[in-house]
Amino acid sequence: MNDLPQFFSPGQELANNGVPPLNLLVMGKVSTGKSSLLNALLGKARKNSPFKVRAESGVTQALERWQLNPYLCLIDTPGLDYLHSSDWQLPPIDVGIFVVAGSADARQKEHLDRLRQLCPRVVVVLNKIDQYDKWQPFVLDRVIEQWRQALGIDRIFPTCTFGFDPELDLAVQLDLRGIEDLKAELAILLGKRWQERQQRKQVSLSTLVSIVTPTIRSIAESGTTSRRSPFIPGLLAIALGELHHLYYGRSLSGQETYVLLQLLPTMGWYWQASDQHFLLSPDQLQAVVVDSLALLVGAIQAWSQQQILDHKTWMAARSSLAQYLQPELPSYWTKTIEDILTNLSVVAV
Ligand SMILES: Nc1nc2c(ncn2[C@@H]2O[C@H](COP(=O)(O)OP(=O)(O)O)[C@@H](O)[C@H]2O)c(=O)[nH]1
Ligand SMILES: [Mg+2]
Repeated sequence: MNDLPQFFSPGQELANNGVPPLNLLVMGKVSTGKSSLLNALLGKARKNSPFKVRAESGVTQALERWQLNPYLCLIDTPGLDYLHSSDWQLPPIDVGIFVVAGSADARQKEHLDRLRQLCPRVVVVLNKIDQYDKWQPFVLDRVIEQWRQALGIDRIFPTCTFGFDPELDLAVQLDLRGIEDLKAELAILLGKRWQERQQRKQVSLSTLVSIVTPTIRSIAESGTTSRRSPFIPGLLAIALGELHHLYYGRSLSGQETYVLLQLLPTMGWYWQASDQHFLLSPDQLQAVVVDSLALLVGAIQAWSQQQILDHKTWMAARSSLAQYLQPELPSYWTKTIEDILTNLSVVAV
């Protein structure tokens, strides 16, 4: 624990030993104060703050990165619409901050869930708490409680990040609140992720094959055996847990597994009972096998490079697999998994 980096200290020597910094990304509706919050986390003054803040919306147009030290990179985003339209350009996220402001809005839950799919470690921040200064303190407490209910979360970090707009009257001071508590929580999550990366192991091709091959075979069998298709997510969950354990020395939590399984567009089919038999059609089976294989290959690809398995990685694995398997389809299971893993060069042994 003692040798964890000081994630929020600037000016550390840039000792780049090839380990990429962790990415801390902020997400939330436009004008909730995302850019302001990042400036506050950096400990900047209005004059030298790197992230642009303005009263009008749309000032942050694209992803903006700021590398604070060898360990941490802060990433600003333009707002929620961006998240939905351009997943493709999102870098791997190690820790996410979801920012809300104003009174509780249950529609934000779907956006929080989306961010969680990209990154399981997310902190929720209620910014602009100065808006409640003129009310009695219990009003803010009630707003916080409502947000917790609306988003289904235990903890929310109240903050104020006012004062980074360069067009403010010069006499106006920065009003920063809740930043130290938030930093402490972020440091814990970043530290966990850092340790996870340090503990990453090398895994041999034969070990990977010994997990992936029987899993894919069982999935193919389950899809074509009466009443067996509902077991497919379980088979994938076991294999993912095992792979994660090999790389990081710990299995996946239920929530983490659920998030990964959500990457599969074919998820819904497993529980579709045609005549109560729970059988997949040949076309469905083919898609399920390709998708499952892509999930496992994507996991290997991501975890061997110390990254989180996200939608982009899964899609990349899937398209190279589709290309690789195309001439053979639908006799995909005659190809050995070893061939596939080697040809996709996913194995960092
Ligand atoms: N009242 C109040 N205004 C804030 C706070 N943080 C930021 N703002 C203002 O909200 C507006 C949008 O801030 P900005 O950081 O650009 O939001 P972003 O669009 O989410 O990046 C600007 O006018 C900021 O000055 C806060 O804690 N309280
Ligand atoms: Mg902004």
